[in-house]
Amino acid sequence: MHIQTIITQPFNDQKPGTSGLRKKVKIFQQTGYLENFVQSIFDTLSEAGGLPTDATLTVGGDGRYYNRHAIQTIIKMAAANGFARVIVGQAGIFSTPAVSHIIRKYQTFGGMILSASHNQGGVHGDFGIKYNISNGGPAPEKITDEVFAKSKVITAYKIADLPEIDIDTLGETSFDGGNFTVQVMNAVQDYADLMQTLFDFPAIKRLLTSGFQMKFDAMHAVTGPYAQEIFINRLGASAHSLMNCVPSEDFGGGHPDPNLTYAEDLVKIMFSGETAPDFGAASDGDGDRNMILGKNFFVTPSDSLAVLAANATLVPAYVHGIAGVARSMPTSGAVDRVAAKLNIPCYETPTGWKFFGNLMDAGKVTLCGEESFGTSSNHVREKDGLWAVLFWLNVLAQKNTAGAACSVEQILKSHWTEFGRNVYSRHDYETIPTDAANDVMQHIKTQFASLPNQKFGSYAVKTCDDFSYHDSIDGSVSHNQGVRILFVDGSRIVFRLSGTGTEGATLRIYLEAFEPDSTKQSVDAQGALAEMIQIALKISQLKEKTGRDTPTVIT
Ligand code: VG1
Ligand code: CO
Repeated sequence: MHIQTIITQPFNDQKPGTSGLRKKVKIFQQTGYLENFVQSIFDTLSEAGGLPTDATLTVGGDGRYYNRHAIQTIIKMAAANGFARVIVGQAGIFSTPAVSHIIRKYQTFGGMILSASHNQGGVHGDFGIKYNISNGGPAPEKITDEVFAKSKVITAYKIADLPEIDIDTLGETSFDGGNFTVQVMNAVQDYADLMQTLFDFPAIKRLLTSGFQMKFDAMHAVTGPYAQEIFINRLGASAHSLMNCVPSEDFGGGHPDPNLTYAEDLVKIMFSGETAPDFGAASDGDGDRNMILGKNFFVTPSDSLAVLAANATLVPAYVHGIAGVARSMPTSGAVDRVAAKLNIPCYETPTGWKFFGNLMDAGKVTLCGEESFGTSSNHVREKDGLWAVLFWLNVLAQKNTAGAACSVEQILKSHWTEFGRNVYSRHDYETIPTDAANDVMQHIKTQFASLPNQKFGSYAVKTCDDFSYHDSIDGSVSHNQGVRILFVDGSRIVFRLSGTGTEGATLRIYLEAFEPDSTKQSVDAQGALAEMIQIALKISQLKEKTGRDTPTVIT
């Protein structure tokens, strides 16, 4: 096996964001761009202690355009950089939670996930790479900062002269007298087996074959084959239960983001009145997000996390209870109320799944979630879309036994009656000019001294700050994780700039108010939060600074 050292020039824009490096495909297609970033990762790993002689790398992606090209390159570079084996999902496919599971199950050294997740795909869309460490979770900031530093000074990368690898046929191919092996693995099997160990499949099967209607939308993305195996083959659901389940390189031209705006087709079906299915769900490009819908009913992700925590003991994997929960800072406090009642700890971390890893490794938390349609547990170290769908189905199966019927809406309403309702919404302003977005954030920060005690209509500001997180496990500190304005009555507004976009800036405004009175909980969130929305626009001067006053996406 001949190893070539190729001279290269650094790029200055390879800073990983909330979840890996995401750029337009055409940026990734620049000569050396992908190779530089991959080499910077390998250099970081070898400096941080080097690779064991049997080091294995797990590689797979969501099937978007450029996946196949990137996989071939990564395999050759892994060979040149001392890996003994690469496990790749058949056809280059692995969902993000499946990669996490494969890393853990086969104790591989780490993994590379090729995806820009919920971002659009195709030749004109986005591509991305994320590195996961040996616990199966996203690399922490200590590593991603180092990768960025290396990418700015890189001078050469190493690549082996290997033939094109057939990644469509299952099996192993060895090179260099057995020193390097590529193993093409069934992408679905191990993950489906894991799900079967966590949930009560016979009970879910009874539910799905007894007239209960579900609709799952894979949004032309990676979960299609997983859904086929799990819902149809193993759980006996009818073929009508699935839609958009064949992965395509551009996600059918759509935006593989499971929310009320982009999962429009599913939303239409679920809000079609009396004939709508009982349960609906969708997942994103790389399969780590989930949206949960009932018959004519939307479950806010923050509420979903709280409901799962409150009902965890109905599920075999969590029958003995959960150790603790964690949520990202902008996620609503609904789960905090459940944790308080269960008398378990609740942690508040910055946005991004990488911050949950230490807490799960230390056994402090079992369930984690983000308001951005991400929920999961310590069965992997990523958020997990299908896991959340199965969790809901397992809870529904327990609550819909012979003689008893319980809808998704009823589950939510009785949850609110018991715990109160954290009325919640997120407004996204996408593709605004970066300078204008920074100006908005700056403008809010300049009011930190004057805002406390100020009154805005029926709300009075208590405190405000820029969220910082102190990781109690490794002692690391992360600053500038979102600006919070906390009101006297417990409601709050959070402003944050997205770290996953690839065009201009995306400003997210998170709004939350608490309603303890069960006679007032069945309100439309936008209506209930209308006054706070106006306050947010006023404090931020969003319209004046960006010319925009209508969000691109409301969830
Ligand atoms: C967004 C979400 C965040 C999530 C991240 C990755 O980040 O807000 O909660 O962890 O996407 O999700 P940001 O920085 O754009 O707000 V995924 O499914 O795109 O990997
Ligand atoms: Co995703």
